[in-house]
Amino acid sequence: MSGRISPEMMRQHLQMYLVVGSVNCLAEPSRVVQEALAGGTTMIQFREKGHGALTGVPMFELARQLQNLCRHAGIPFIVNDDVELALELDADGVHIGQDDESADSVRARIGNRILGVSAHTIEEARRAILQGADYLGVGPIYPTISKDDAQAVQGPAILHEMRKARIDVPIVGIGGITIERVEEVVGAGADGIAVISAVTQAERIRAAAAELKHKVLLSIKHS
Ligand code: 3NM
Repeated sequence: MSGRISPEMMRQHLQMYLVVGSVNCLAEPSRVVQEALAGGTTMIQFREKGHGALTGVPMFELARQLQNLCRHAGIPFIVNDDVELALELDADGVHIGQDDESADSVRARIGNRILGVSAHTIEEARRAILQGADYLGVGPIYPTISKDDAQAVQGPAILHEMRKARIDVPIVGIGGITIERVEEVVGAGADGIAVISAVTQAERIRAAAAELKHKVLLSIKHS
């Protein structure tokens, strides 16, 4: 990639963003990701965390497998937290939280790759932008069962507040987002949704991803 990703492209990739690791999957993770991609998932984050998470070679191999699926689908593959892994894989980007290495230090290491930063307040959002974030992950918007150390639930109001404060970078809402909540999240100012369980725990993964994406696109049109 020559230069940083444009905000327009970034917004498109954030529409239906699947965050996934082996711990989240009821079926084979590569199968889950294949189905999610067939449903029109626009970006994938590899987040191998939680009880029973893979480490070492099996973790690396799974990451490589999911990255290849993303390559074939032509969508970005983002690695959660682990800059070393992202560089080793030549991933398309990295997503970091507030407790990880600082955004400017990660930016210096990853060059023009995509950098996503979790932000919970306007101050954190502003700092992340100054330090080189391409997009912000804002949450948890609703209660989530997928992250043990999630912060307090923010509600869609935080998205409104950030937009009112003229934070106009690409933003994805995360945390407890279901099909019924998409309109509210996008209406409050998000460019898209990041989900774990709404896709990975669905009976029909392809259909779930497709329906979520469709709802995002409809909601963007109306907001
Ligand atoms: N980050 P689900 S909430 C990975 O608030 C993650 O930053 C969050 O999973 C944050 O869609 C979350 O199943 C879990 O609620 C999202």
